[in-house]
Amino acid sequence: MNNFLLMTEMSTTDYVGFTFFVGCMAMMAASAFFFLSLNQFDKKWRTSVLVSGLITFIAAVHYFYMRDYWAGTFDPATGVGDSPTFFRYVDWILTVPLMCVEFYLILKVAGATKKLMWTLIGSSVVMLVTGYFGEAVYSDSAAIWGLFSGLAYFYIVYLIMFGEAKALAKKAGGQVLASHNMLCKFVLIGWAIYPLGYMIGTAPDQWYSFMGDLGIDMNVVYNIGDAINKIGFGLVVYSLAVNSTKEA
Ligand SMILES: *C/C=C(C)/C=C/C=C(C)/C=C/C1=C(C)CCCC1(C)C
Repeated sequence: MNNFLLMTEMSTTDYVGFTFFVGCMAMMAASAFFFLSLNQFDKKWRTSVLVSGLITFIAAVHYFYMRDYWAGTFDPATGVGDSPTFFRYVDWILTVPLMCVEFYLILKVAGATKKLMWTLIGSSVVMLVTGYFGEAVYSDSAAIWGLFSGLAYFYIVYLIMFGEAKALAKKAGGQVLASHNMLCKFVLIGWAIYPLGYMIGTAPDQWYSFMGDLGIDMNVVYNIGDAINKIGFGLVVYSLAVNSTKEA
């Protein structure tokens, strides 16, 4: 039944499943767009746009699996399926560090160090591993794990908006600074969508239990977050490459 080519049929009343399906298509289209654009750029920007494409491509593959997992467990009577938590976090643990690499690649012109890159990557891994524990392993104490995850998240925000990364962006100036500031907004506002999804999904028995009664499915929130952050983030990098190639 769960064969990659002969995928599980989706119920016509499965609205959450539909957002997984749209996610597959959007991530695939974005990957094709980024990969096929590579030749038009100056060499030094190609790696950045390539990484944008890898992020959406990795997500596309995971969305196929997540769509299938959800559709295979969907119950038309209740209108819900099982959350593909494992695939979700495997996707994030690959793609979020790659977004940290994007910051490094863009700021390399101003002398960004590998140490900065690994600090960002390390913080993102802490954020995701603690989030996974709260969501899938110790869900009774989801609030505490969410708090730890949130601290790692704010450390990333601090580094890019006020810390070392910000100083480098200022030093680079021009297009790089403008793009860095835009990517910061994605992290500050776009990434903040995820803790909302987490609170909706882990609400029972937590102080934020009211979030569980909103009638919104956690997966829809995560899927919207992914579309905004993976594709939007990639487009910022793409625009930087276009504009800088024009200037050169
Ligand atoms: C493409 C995927 C992205 C950009 C995923 C980002 C995920 C987060 C920023 C998740 C953050 C979380 C918290 C800040 C607290 C609660 C647990 C998480 C893992 C949902």
